[in-house]
Amino acid sequence: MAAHCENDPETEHIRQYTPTNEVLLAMTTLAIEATPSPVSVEPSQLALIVIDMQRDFLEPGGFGETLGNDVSLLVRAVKPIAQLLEAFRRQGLLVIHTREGHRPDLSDAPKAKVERGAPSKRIGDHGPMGRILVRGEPGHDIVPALAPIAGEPVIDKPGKGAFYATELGPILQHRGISTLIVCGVTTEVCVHTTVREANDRGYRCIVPSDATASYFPEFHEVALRMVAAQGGIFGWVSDSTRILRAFPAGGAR
Ligand code: C5J
Repeated sequence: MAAHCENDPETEHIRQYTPTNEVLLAMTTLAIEATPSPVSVEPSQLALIVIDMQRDFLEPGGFGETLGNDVSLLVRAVKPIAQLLEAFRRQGLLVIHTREGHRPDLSDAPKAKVERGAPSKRIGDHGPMGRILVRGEPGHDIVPALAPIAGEPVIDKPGKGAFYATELGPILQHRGISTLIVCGVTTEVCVHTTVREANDRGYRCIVPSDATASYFPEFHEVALRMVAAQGGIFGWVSDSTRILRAFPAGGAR
């Protein structure tokens, strides 16, 4: 995990990021309906983590399609995520975006990952949206509908989990976050891996079923059941409607 160092430009945003909206201070405890039980959380301790809503996964010609997937299956998550983003931004709550990808020289891409399977193009190969899963390329960008705004940390992650080899842990610690709403794609890969990592680090994770998506609808369903089974073995499952209902005025403007 990357530690925060004083005067290090790469981690400066961790220290500088502060909530901007005084509404946050006026909000009372949120009671979020979820399975297997409701979750109560102080707004200042809640963060929305948007996992890998990148063109490489959602648009034709990117990493997802090179693996043989129907990328149109992921689009269903965009609107619910946009609604969650709007509510979090209006209340001044912490929003963090992640992007899966690698350095242009692929020095952070394990051989075992690059060589896996028989995709039509491999990580680092040139495609219609630039080099596949490489930072700085058009395919690596977050889809325009969910583009980060000023002040929202964007975590570049080389792995499936958002905590591995990133500054996510220090950012959450500095902000006193206890509870994460983890949305994005794909449910059973990067969302699940991040939820499992977060759970082991002591965070409570809520996964909104309609704000996550998979190339395999059956994996999506089972992945959500895994999270909430056994009394919530590593989290809770909710949906954007139930989460927004917990916000003042139902999250509406
Ligand atoms: C995958 C991800 N599926 N963001 N990445 O390779 O879930």
